Amino acid sequence: MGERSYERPRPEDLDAGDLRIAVVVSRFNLDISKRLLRGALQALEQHGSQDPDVVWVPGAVEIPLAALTLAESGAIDAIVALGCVINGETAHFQYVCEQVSSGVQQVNLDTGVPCAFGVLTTLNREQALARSGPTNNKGREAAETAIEMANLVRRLQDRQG
Ligand code: INI
Repeated sequence: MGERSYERPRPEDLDAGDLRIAVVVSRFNLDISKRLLRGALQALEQHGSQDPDVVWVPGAVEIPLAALTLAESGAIDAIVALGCVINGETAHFQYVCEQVSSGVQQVNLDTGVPCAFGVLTTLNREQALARSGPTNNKGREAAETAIEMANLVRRLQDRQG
């Protein structure tokens, strides 16, 4: 039977027991980043990840290079990218959002190592707080996406072997 996708991840899709996972998190808007990191680490622990690496970078723009370096090391199965970009009064927001989003996607497609996008790009601080809390937490969602994609890529590669 061929490869199937499922409407919902099955328990084995979210099993991180056999995966080496790294989290890259930016310090800019530190309080929000810490909330995203908490959600991600809780999810990783819940799904059996052993001692994930946590790598801090100054801002969202720096996330792709750190993620690329980890992906190219060959020692990591999936990466969770976390950060928070909040709209200011200038076009800076747009440049930062474009660089981090296209940079993270470049890591995915150039290396084949899944890098989940858990970077908030919000219009204000309230929106960022609402998406980094205990019930709605984009860090948690990105961690689960990274696990699911690492397991999927492994399964698809096994099929080709
Ligand atoms: N970096 C962020 O992560 N979030 C922001 O909201 C932000 N703003 O607004 O400027 C930001 N800027 C810094 C940027 O990511 C780089 O660290 C900087 O440009 C140096 O390369």
